[in-house]
Amino acid sequence: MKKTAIVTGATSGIGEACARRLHAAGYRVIITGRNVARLNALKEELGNDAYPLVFDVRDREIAEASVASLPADWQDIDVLVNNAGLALGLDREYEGDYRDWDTMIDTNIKGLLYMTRAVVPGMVARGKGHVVNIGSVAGDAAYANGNVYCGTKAAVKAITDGLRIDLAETPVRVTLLKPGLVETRFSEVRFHGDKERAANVYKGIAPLTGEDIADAMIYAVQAPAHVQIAEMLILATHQASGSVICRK
Ligand code: NDP
Ligand code: 8X3
Repeated sequence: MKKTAIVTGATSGIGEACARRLHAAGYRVIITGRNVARLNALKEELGNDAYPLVFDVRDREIAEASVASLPADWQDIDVLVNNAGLALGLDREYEGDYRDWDTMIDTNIKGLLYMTRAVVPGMVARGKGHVVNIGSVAGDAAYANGNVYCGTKAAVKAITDGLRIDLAETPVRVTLLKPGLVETRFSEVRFHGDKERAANVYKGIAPLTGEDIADAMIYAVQAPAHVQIAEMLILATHQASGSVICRK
């Protein structure tokens, strides 16, 4: 019997790459997101070993009901990749848009918690499982105008550490991946669709790709059962921290 993984935010970027990587490693993959067309395209590509679930991670009741709605043979989830998330805006904190703050906090922190609450009890009951949370270098230290986004990723770090502590008496493993600059739709979303501004973020440096982060994810997931990769910071070669980026 193949193992089962669930990836939130599998319609783009890091999540899409993680879904493909898990599928290539022999997992059946529950792919989730809000964009029906992109989810269906990935389902088409991956075939019968993919199961699409359309929902918004910010809605706790719908997130729980979506997980509960899985057919019986998809319910025993071995790997949860909590990836759905976003940054909105790059403004001084005292000038920021409170709607952007709400969306980031509700998605990056509360959505991740809702999914954890919906999936992890089953892992504990079955005595196996692995949670991979996508944090960020932004959670290690704030950078200029990153304020609330950095705060959400610092919260992901603390929440991930807390989960690892609470699961230490079980075989369930918990990994935090902290990527640096990854070229995805992330910056386009951050700048509310401004493609030119988004492209400038990756100018003069070879950024990471979603596949680079998927490689780190699969390394942690495929480590021997007695090995828990607690945390990985993955940076582009010419990036040293959230603030230090050397461009040519
Ligand atoms: P993308 O914008 O390419 O992908 C974001 C994914 O999150 C999409 O699949 C989107 O799906 C999903 N998503 C966003 N909001 C919701 C929601 N409310 N409910 C369900 N799904 C949602 O960005 P990335 O792939 O770069 O980002 C993925 C994660 O990686 C995020 O948590 C981000 O913070 C983190 N990260 C990104 C870095 C980067 O430089 N790109 C670096 C470090 C961390 P849909 O729109 O279909 O709902
Ligand atoms: C995404 C990476 O440095 O743009 O978390 O915040 S960064």
